[in-house]
Amino acid sequence: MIWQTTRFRIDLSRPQVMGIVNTTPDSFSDGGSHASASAAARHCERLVAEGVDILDIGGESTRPGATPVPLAEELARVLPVLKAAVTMGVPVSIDTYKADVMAAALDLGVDIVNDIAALQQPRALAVVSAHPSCGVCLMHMQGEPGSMQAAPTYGDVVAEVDRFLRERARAVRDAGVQDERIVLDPGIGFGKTAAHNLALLARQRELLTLGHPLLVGWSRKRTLGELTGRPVDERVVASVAAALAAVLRGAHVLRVHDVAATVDALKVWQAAGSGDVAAT
Ligand code: HH2
Repeated sequence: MIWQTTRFRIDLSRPQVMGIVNTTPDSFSDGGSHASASAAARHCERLVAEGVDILDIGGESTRPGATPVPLAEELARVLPVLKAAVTMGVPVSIDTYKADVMAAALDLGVDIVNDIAALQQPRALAVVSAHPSCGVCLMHMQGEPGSMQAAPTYGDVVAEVDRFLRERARAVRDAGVQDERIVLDPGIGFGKTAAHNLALLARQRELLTLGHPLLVGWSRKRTLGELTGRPVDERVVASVAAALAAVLRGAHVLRVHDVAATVDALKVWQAAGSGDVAAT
């Protein structure tokens, strides 16, 4: 499988590591660490040196209860970092649900739009479909970041996520975006309890029937804290274990904070002969 993006055709026969770069003061795990543009650009360079496959840059926290960021503020945070990142030789993704941020990022040559709202916000689908080749990640979320963890409820969480992603992929395809540009994400922690998240991991293979590559983001999330009893800055081992479990069940792209640790784990995984995602 490949993921067609603006400048790169990404080979997904080997699991890809997407490194998180939050240019925010309030992200749940790394808030404030890369809040200036130069610190965030340096963090991008560090992730590239650690072996990252894709850089994912975001300017608004979507942790439960986060305050929305005005458009001008989000643009001011991400544009200088994106400008630096597109010179670093790896695909660059913009993590936003706002059409104007997507458009400005694509104008800079960014490769992928990563949207937790699956292009449902006004004009987002139009911006992506007007672009000739950018990649897009469509994520499932129940509710909105401000209130999504209040009382997430599903009949069958896997079936509902499957139905939503199927519908969104169809809408995006109908708007003219080719299949090979579209990647899907079950949205770990977005309007889901630990039980919901773990059901999505245990039954992740069912989502492969959607016919698109899967991206998953378990890194440092609350479910891992509930399982291990550890605070957010001590969840590296749990995050790597979740990432490998996701690869075992067919994930193609891992969205992570701890790039070096994940790259090491995948090297051992591949050497052990377990890494052939294409064969699963
Ligand atoms: N998770 C977060 C943000 N964006 N995008 C995708 N496709 N999948 C995810 O699971 C996902 C995402 C939340 O993590 P983080 O960016 O570390 O935190 P914050 O939203 O607080 O900045």
